Amino acid sequence: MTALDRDVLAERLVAAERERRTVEPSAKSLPLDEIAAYEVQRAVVGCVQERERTRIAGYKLGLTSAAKQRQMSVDRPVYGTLLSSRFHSEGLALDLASLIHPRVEPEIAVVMRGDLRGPGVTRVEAARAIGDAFAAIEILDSRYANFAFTLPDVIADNTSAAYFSSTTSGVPAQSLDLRTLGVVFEKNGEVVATAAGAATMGDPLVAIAWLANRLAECGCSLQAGHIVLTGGLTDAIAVAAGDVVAVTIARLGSLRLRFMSSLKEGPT
Ligand code: OOG
Ligand code: MG
Repeated sequence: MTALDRDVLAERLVAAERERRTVEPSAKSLPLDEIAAYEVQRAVVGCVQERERTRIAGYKLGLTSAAKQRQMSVDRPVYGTLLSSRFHSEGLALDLASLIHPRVEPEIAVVMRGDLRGPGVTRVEAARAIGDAFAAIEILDSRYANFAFTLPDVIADNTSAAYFSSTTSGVPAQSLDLRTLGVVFEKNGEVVATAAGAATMGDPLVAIAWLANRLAECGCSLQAGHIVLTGGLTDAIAVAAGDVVAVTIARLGSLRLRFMSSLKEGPT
């Protein structure tokens, strides 16, 4: 892949997000391998950073649970980049007007207390480097129709990232066994799914170590203060204006998000 191909693919995805429409997966016209796909993702993130004058808040893992891999027909995890401008505070309704076909999912988020640089990072090293854990919700919005993508396509599309939200007060993660934290996910007052922390790669710490090791492939690392979304714990569910979604995670508390739309018409 040339630098020009990379920038063309990135521009297409950025324009699709801005104009609230889907694009054909790029892997159809220009086959991407995973390494090239992460280069496209970095170019996409760079464009959005420039437009939104924002900084990298951390990283997210994706497709880490058996449920999500089955739902999206893929067989390995991926990572994406979180931007500060996309953090949504719990108290405000989230406006869906800029999104194409949003879905939400419950996650455990952690804030890094120390740096973590791969390769060779172990679960034990990941455990030492994390600070507080939070209950979180990720709001996804694929730039491909029906969320239908290959692994390189979803990587290029910054793993469908749109917004993320978390509880405001964290709990020191080193005092917790993240695997055994129970998760209750509700929409409009009804339980839609339940899970435990172990749904993400058997242990969120394994997911964080995997992330640090993959980031090392591009010379990147987790730094103190970075947020990590450790991966969706259940299937993602569609949301529309008027919906209220809540995630409750044992020891971490509850996060509730309300959705509205400042637009009357649906997506084009
Ligand atoms: C890709 C993003 C998946 C997760 O936590 O599994 C993800 C998608 O499903 O559109 O964020
Ligand atoms: Mg996610």
